[in-house]
Amino acid sequence: MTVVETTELPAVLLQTESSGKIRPVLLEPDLPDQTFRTSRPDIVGPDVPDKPFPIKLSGPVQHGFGRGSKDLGCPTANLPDESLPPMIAAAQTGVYYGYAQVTPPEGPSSTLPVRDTCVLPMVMSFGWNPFYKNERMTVEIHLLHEFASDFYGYNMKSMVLGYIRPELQYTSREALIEDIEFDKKVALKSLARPGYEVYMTDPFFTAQQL
Ligand code: ADP
Ligand code: RBF
Ligand code: MG
Repeated sequence: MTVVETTELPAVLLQTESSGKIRPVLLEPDLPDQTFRTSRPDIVGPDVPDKPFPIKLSGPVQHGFGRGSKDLGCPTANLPDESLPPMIAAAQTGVYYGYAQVTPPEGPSSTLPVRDTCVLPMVMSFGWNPFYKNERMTVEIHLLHEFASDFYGYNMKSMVLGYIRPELQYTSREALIEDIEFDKKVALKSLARPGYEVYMTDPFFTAQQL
């Protein structure tokens, strides 16, 4: 019996039978893709934030590489290096959830409507972005809200309340996008618990200056 592999998909073998007749044989289908993505829980962390949370971060929003919106369809407001120490001291690199607030600079220069300056749910990436092989650690926050405009230079306060997952290396941009979309759902569901919602009115956010 001769077996010839074709280059066509799905994978097919051509079997030459003793009669000389050729018949195609379908290969066993691949096992289901048991990736991290397909088996993720959509709610994570305890019902009330536990140590080391909450972790408080703040600083002016900086420019990054401009990849979040363009490459991933997910803009991330980057904090400066000076804002990293509370995360470095308390937590491992990874993806986190919590609340954040963009506060307009002093004076009449703010163009953001009031609804953009509320305390909002967020997902945060903290680490080396292995997919992009960054050489510097970053802390980047995506707020789950449609903003009227960009807010570079504005101050951002953030309260990190829980851990979602480690930073991963991906073989495709699509897989990273898929996981980020799921992270957003996880953040919203995980924050919709009374033990987390109370942090929206924490003095860290409501006080004028902290
Ligand atoms: P960069 O690499 O400069 O951070 P991004 O493509 O990640 O560029 O875009 C981030 C910028 O997009 C933020 O600094 C902010 O001004 C703006 N932005 C608009 N909507 C959002 C949002 N929902 N979350 C975070 N940033 C946002
Ligand atoms: N980058 C990675 O290399 N691996 C990740 O697992 C990863 N997860 C992310 C999860 C979220 C919710 C967000 C907002 C970003 C994530 N990133 C990750 C970071 C992404 O690479 C970064 O935002 C872009 O490089 C734009 O700066
Ligand atoms: Mg960014």
